Amino acid sequence: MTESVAQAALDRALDEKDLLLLYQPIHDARTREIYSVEALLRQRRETGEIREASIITATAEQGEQLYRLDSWTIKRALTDAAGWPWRLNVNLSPREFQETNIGQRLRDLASGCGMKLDKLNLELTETSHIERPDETMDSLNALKGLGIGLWLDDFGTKYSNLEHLQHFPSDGLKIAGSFVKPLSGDERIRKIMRALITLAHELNMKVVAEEVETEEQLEYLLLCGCDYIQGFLWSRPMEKEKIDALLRQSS
Ligand code: G
Ligand code: MN
Repeated sequence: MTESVAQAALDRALDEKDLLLLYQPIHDARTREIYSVEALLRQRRETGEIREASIITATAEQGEQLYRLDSWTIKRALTDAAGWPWRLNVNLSPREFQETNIGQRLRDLASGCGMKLDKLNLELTETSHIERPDETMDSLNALKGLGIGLWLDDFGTKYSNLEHLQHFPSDGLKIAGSFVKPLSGDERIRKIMRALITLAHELNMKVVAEEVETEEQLEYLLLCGCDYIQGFLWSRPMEKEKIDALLRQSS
């Protein structure tokens, strides 16, 4: 798909509201209780099929629509999650952190949504290089001042490097699924995982393991002291209504 075609698709998606959010719980690794719920962007196709919105997010990453897309996502997620007793995780491109008034923008977006910003965790998605470190640091500190949690997403892959641990005031790491998948057979990966979790804890950060699918993976992650688990083993991404039903059952 060329860039202009993809841009047109994004415009259409935003206008015709064929974007939607699914929510995937993040569980306490020991108690299995839900700690937070991550909002995941999806696109409804003409066929009714629901797909990942990666074409759209990749396009937006290059253009100004990122702002509109993230605004839509944050507002929608804050509204949907208003009555939930858990934290809410939302993905945000590092580009948006370079805005000097990101704190004010989030306050504006949250007003009228019924959810307090101190229940929000932002996942810094490492799809692009982080520029202008001073502005970014100011923004991150402003967000922390609002009680917002900051997490490094897909840690260990792409641009998500150890320098971020040195500079960023993050509350936690989400360790990429590519480190979780081979845990059952690969001794090197097991050692890397154990060291990553120890490293995070040394820096007073928590760890979410992503894409946990098997009991065997869970067992090893528990052995390493992993704090939180996300993945098909315990919960798939679900529509808001299903999360609401889950909440009714549990209370
Ligand atoms: O933004 P993040 O990297 O956290 O995105 C998570 C993605 O991984 C989502 O698109 C979600 O549908 C997918 N996912 C979540 N749990 C699992 C899992 O257990 N296995 C696999 N293969 N994918 C998962
Ligand atoms: Mn994420």
